[in-house]
Amino acid sequence: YTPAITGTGVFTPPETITNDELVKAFNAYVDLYNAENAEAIAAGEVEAKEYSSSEFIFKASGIEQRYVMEKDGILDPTRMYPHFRQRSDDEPGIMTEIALKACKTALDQAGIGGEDIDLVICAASNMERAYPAVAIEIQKELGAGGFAFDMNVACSSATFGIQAAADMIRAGSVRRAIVVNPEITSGHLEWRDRDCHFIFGDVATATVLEREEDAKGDHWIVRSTRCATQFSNNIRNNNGFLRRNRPDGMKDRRDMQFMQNGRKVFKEVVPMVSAHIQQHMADTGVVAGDLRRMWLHQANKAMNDFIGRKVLGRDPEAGEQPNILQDYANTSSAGSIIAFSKHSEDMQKGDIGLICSFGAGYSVGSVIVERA
Ligand code: CO8
Repeated sequence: YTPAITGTGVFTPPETITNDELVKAFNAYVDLYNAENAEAIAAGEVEAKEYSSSEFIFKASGIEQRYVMEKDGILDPTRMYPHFRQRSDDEPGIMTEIALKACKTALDQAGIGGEDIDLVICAASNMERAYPAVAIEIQKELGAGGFAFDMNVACSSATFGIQAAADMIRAGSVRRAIVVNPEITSGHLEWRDRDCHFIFGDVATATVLEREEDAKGDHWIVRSTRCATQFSNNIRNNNGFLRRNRPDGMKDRRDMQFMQNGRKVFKEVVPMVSAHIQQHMADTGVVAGDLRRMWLHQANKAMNDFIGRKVLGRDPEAGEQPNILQDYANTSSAGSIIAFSKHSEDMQKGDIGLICSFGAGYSVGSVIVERA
């Protein structure tokens, strides 16, 4: 069977934080921290924290604002992370709640219902609990049959999930799949670190995949998928189930939130991704001139400009490589799917495009699609 993407959906959280709002709260936190630690700073035992700036954030990343599930906690200089209410075990978790909103749009676009789905993959950078799988809760709420599982490949979770679903459809073991990416990055971002406090935002995306013969309307043929990984410590989060067993494990430790060496990531990932895309295209018989659009991972504008130039062999024209990071920031696995969902409607039958994600792991995933 030929796998096809028949629907996508984006759930955008209700609250936004502009760079100016973020920096104001961060700088207030810096003042509090430096005042509280004045003696130790004066004695050279603790390093004073430095202010952030909106100019730096925009210039370094291209980000102007981000959406979040709850902003008051993040902008409270005495707290610096969101408030989420404790839910009972009998109500859907917060990841399931936002996943369902993205799924509804994607299913409506495909013209099918949750009960038609026989595979749910919840692919995201973090799961809110160890078990039962978030995907199985989504499966229940959708009224879907078949089976469901969670997977985590950080920023590449969506494309790796699409490859898994497309392969199962191709093999005939699954008929209709939904890959859903609820990314509550605000829960694991270190909002107290100026090097990264501006990077992430919350969102959920969903992608419906079916046999092409089942597609009810406009759709995208999945021509080919390719995933690759290469171990690196340059993006890391040490939080995990062994935490309480380790000395100082339960302390407020910097390494229990997102950490990265951004410069190294930039330098190492750009050539890795460019080479991956070029090889994937060559092996699929797609040349740069065939490619109408690239929906790239949304981490950094300069990074995307560089990859676009390398793959196309020239400066990308306006709209060839749409960015959404100015509005959403980095939404981990969801970024390339938001770009695809919001900037693909105008493409014509036979047009070829490429969805590509990259990030922690390192990991890179590419999906070559053709408008049908
Ligand atoms: N305000 C003012 N100055 C600042 C700030 C700030 N906020 N932050 C840093 N500076 C200073 C630095 O201290 C430095 O000063 P100095 O030169 O004196 O040392 C100077 O500004 C320059 O800093 P950088 O070298 O860090 O700046 P860059 O130009 O490299 O930009 C970026 C930083 C934006 C981080 C850039 O390196 C980048 O985008 N790199 C790629 C990152 C990337 O793609 N990462 C992917 C990670 S995402 C992923 O895979 C998902 C992980 C799982 C999800 C986790 C969700 C929370």
